[in-house]
Amino acid sequence: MRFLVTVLFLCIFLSCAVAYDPLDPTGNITIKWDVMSWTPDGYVAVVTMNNFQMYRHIMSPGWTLGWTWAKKEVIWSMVGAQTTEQGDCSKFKATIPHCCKKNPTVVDLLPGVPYNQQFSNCCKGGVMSSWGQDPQAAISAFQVSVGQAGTSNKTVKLPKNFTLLGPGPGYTCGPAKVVPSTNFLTTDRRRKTQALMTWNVTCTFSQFLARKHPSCCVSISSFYNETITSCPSCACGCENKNKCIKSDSKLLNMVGINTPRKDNSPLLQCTHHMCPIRVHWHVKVNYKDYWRVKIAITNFNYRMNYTQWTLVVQHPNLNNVTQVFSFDYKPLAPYASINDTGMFYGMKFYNDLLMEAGPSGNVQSEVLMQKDKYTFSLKQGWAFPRKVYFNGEECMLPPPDAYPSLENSAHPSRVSISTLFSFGLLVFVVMWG
Ligand SMILES: *[C@@H]1O[C@H](CO)[C@@H](O)[C@H](O)[C@H]1NC(C)=O
Ligand SMILES: *[C@@H]1O[C@H](CO)[C@@H](O)[C@H](O)[C@H]1NC(C)=O
Ligand SMILES: *[C@@H]1O[C@H](CO)[C@@H](O)[C@H](O)[C@H]1NC(C)=O
Ligand SMILES: *[C@@H]1O[C@H](CO)[C@@H](O)[C@H](O)[C@H]1NC(C)=O
Ligand SMILES: *[C@@H]1O[C@H](CO)[C@@H](O)[C@H](O)[C@H]1NC(C)=O
Ligand SMILES: *[C@@H]1O[C@H](CO)[C@@H](O)[C@H](O)[C@H]1NC(C)=O
Ligand SMILES: *[C@@H]1O[C@H](CO)[C@@H](O)[C@H](O)[C@H]1NC(C)=O
Ligand SMILES: CC(=O)N[C@H]1CO[C@H](CO)[C@@H](O)[C@@H]1O
Repeated sequence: MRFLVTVLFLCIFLSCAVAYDPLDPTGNITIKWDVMSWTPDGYVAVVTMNNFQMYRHIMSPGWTLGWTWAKKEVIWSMVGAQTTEQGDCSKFKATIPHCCKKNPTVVDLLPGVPYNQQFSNCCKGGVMSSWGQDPQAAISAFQVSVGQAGTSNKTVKLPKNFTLLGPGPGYTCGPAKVVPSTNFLTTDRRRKTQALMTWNVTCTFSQFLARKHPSCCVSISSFYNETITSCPSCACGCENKNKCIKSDSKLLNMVGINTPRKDNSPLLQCTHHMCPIRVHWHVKVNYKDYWRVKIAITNFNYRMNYTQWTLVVQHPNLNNVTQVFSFDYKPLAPYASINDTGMFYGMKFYNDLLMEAGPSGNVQSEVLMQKDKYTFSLKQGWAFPRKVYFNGEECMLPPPDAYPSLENSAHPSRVSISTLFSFGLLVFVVMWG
């Protein structure tokens, strides 16, 4: 028993420390600096951020990037982004730098800025799509002109201590590393040029660092049992229970009640789970060769429209998805041998916007899966998802013993063996991964 507890603790501790997401083991945000030219007192670099996470995007109000200069560098100018503070530039007389802070904080510009302030892939208010949903929009870039810096690849010092908010906490960035220089093709693709020097920084996400509680929960039901297993109580923490709003409250008619806050703080509808998002999984029909599941996502946050939302589900039958109605679907196969995870997201201009809490605050889909006669079962909760993520954050599932059952057959021993096994596997993956 003590061993088990130690293993569990180690596993939680380690998996948090390395920010490891088993459903997206290579997911990260990479920040690349390409030095394009040396200047009399420094260099001009193009900074490109790529979101390589399959299903975790950066939503409004967007990313905030920070670092600490290694020497006394200043930013003469920026195109396609800006620092939030200029800092103390009183030492400068003729030309005043854009930023003199030792640890600049950079944000994207908003859409529609004047043409001369734009840069390719800039000016999206810091919003970045996930790689799985739209790789072309999973990128953000700006140009920075650095002064009082090294002027050759021998003397330049890499910036240190990178930080990334996306938009909240959760990301940890590694050190900048010099990598082979990026190659660029001219637009006619007939000439190749290369950066004078390139360095990369990799940032990874950990839900444990992002927030204390989950931000979504799962409820389940089935056609074969009237029981609706609701989300666990206080799944997302009940500290703010006194600040929630009842769905029939007169306050909801007040002007401005839906206006988002700068820090994205929620205004929740009162529920026993206190989650901004609930995912409902209903086993709807059992045909001879197929079965059908209905998925509904409900928003309980009056102050948030979820744009470009994503839903990730792990279920053993997702290797035989025959049809997904009214959502887009993409299988995710993080490990080539297991094909049990997939990503659902809204169709552009149809339901890629999950509206604020209220009558329109939900999106729904149905999934048709072909049965594998050796594995398909309505028993022991097999038909319910193993893991659910909304916008890249893991949702709390109800405990398996609360699942609607087909008959009164419990097999506790089997459950504990499989639990043991998955712990072992997780520890193995964490230690060796
Ligand atoms: C970052 O993600 C890319 C794409 O998935 C992957 O190739 C790369 O190895 C990752 N980098 C790290 C340091 O994990
Ligand atoms: C550096 O980052 C870019 C993406 O910005 C990526 O394509 C490249 O593979 C990275 N290089 C290394 C060595 O990680
Ligand atoms: C620096 O530039 C020299 C040539 O000017 C090159 O040989 C060397 O590999 C470069 N070093 C780095 C770290 O890019
Ligand atoms: C970077 O962060 C580490 C740990 O947080 C700190 O010890 C170090 O002084 C920082 N470096 C700079 C240059 O700020
Ligand atoms: C959500 O979007 C609708 C329509 O675009 C808009 O009227 C509403 O104000 C938005 N709500 C929030 C919380 O941003
Ligand atoms: C995974 O299953 C989906 C069907 O749900 C299929 O389209 C896809 O090709 C499979 N991928 C692999 C790697 O087997
Ligand atoms: C429905 O599921 C509940 C919870 O597992 C169980 O207690 C009940 O016996 C089931 N009812 C039927 C008719 O199978
Ligand atoms: C019944 C059926 O179509 N089974 C297929 C499910 O998916 C696996 C792997 O993707 C196939 O090998 C099966 O034939």
